[in-house]
Parts: sequence; structure tokens; C-alpha cells
Amino acid sequence: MRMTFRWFGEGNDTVPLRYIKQIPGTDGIVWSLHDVPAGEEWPMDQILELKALADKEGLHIDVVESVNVHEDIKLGLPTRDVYIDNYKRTIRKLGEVGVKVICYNFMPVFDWLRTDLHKRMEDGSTAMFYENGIIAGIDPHELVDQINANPSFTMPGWEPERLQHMKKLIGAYQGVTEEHLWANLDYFLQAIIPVAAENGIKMAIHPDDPPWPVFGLPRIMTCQANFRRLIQLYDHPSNGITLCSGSLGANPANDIVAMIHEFGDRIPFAHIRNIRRYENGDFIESSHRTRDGSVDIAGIVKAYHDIGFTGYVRPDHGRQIWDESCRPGYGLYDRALGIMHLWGLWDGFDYSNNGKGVDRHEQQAATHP
Ligand code: DNO
Repeated sequence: MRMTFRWFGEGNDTVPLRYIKQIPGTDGIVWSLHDVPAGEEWPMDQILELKALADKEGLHIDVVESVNVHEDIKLGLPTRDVYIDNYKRTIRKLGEVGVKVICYNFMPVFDWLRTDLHKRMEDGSTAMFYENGIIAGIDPHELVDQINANPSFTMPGWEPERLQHMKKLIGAYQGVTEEHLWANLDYFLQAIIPVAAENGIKMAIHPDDPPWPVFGLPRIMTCQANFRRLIQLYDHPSNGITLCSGSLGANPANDIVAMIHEFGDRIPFAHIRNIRRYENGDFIESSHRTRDGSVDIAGIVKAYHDIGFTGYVRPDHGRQIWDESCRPGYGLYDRALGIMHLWGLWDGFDYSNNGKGVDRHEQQAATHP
């Protein structure tokens, strides 16, 4: 596996790039142009600017998360073709600068959802929390009023323009079923996968988080059978998955180890993180350590190890610890600890498989600094 770290860009992230380089076994950033609204073509000068910053620190930019999909594409509106053309142009530009994987999602209106970004745990750390009852109890139209009444309301991972248009959007999705969403995803894939393939890029769809419908909006990237269907829509290595253990793990019926074995090289990018599930369906984002949560992180890393996984991996959604002040879920400390848990497991599996552990030759060949 190739370890990476998500970075939100200069001025948008509290973690300096040079710190990322110091996390053991980490050699690339996962990035995006967060200020470009969904649907617009990415400007080359901004792409190159980001690349120059990463180059300076010796970090690669192979993985983009995300090039967001305009809602008109998900809704299947006639205007979608303009946005799909922009998307194709962005893919070509990213191919030109050497990007290998583009993560995206197909969730209507909302990306990932939590009800508390700073839930205090027994040890004094805070973590992101999802309380089923709160979401189930909110009428989508009331939510819009709530947001309209509070201009500072924001949601993690959202461009401001998406919030502004939410009222209109929720209305637009009325009558849009899961099957409509499948048809619109199909149309999108038929258009973009050939372009991704020509440009040496693997598209990697992110699961819906949480993996069930919210606010009456359909969600389809939720389970193994649906990922199988996704792959069948366009059977090509450039049509892949960002297998996120935390998103899928919120539903105990999802067997992530089985998904790794089934989808294998259709997983160019993996998010490995843990959550602790409660009986009533609530969940909290625990440390990455296997025993701290309900997701079998050791089993997942073993599955990747068993299939000889060479794709990109990143930790995700750390807790806020040691008084770090950062974007919720995206501090340095807990994600760096998460990386060490993942590498610890990986190296351990190397030892138990061949009795020799990591490639000693690689270490012996190292030149003196
Ligand atoms: C949350 C992320 C998601 C992800 C998008 C992919 O932290 O995993 O927001 O980036 O869903 O498009």
C-alpha cells in the first residue's frame, strides 16, 4: 500500500506540508481545488501552483479528492452535458500533471453527515458523532430554514455555494428514485471513463456516508451488491472504488473484508478508519486502533496485504487530541497515529507471512544522508 495524507491547501489547512513528509511511510498528499465550485473546469495555473508546493516538499500529488460532480449530473438534467464536458477537461488536465486517481461521490445534495463535530469522549478528546434520532427527526425543509436563519452554518467538506442552493436542490430531487440515480450515474460513467482511461487515470467513487438514505434523498453507493452493479456499468480498470471502511462500516451488514477480496484491483484508493457503533445505529469516530472501534481494521489491513494491494491509502477522520486546533477530523496528531497503526499491522503481516518482515534489502541499500 502507498500511504498518503489529505491536505486542504495553503491557508485552508492547519498542517504544514513539511510535517506530512515526516509521518513515517507517507509520500503523497490527497488534494483538491476546494475553491472551485462543482461543475467548473479546474484552472491549470491553480493545479500547477498546488503541484509546485508539493514538489518542493518531495510529496506526490497522485490522488485527487474530489472532483465534485455537479447536481445537474446527478439529477440527469439537460444541462448536465455542459458540466460533463467541464469534468472531462479537468480529467485531461489532471492526467497531464501525472494524477493517477480521482475520487468523487454521487451523493445527492449532502456529502458526509454528522450531528456533532466535537463530541467529547471519556478521555477528553473530541470526535465526530452521528446521532440517528436527530437526522431522522429533521424535515429537510426545516433544515433549510435553520440554515437560512444562521448564515455562519457550515458543513464540513462543502463548498459555500452548495449550501446556498440547498433549498432549490432538495425540491429538485423530489420524485428522483434510486433507479433514476443509477441511470444518471451510468450516463456520467459512459462519458467520463473513456477519457479517464485515455489519460491514465482511475476514477474511484466514494461510498455514501452514512450508507443509507438521509432526508428522504436516495443513496446508492452503500453496499457490496451495489458496488458490483457499479463495476458492471462500465467494466474497465478506470471505473473503480474508494473503499472507505468508516463510511461502509456504519452499517454492520457490510463485510468490508469480503469487498476487498471481491473488488481487489478495482480499489485504487482506500480510506482506512474506525468507528464505534452503538446498538441504536448511532456511531462515533474512534481512534484507528482495531480494538477501539467496531470496524475490524486489522482484518481489513490483512485483506489488503493478502491481495498484495499496491493502491493508495489514507487514514481518515482523526479525533481531536492533545488540544490540537484544526478542521474537525483533519488534524495532524490522530491521523498520524492512525497511519502508524496501519503500518504496524502491515509490517506485522509481512513478518507472519515470510518470517523475514519488511524488505531488508531496501533498508540496507539506503545511502547515508
Ligand atoms: C470525508 C470524505 C468525503 C469524501 C467525498 C468524496 O471526509 O471522505 O467528503 O471526500 O465524499 O467525494
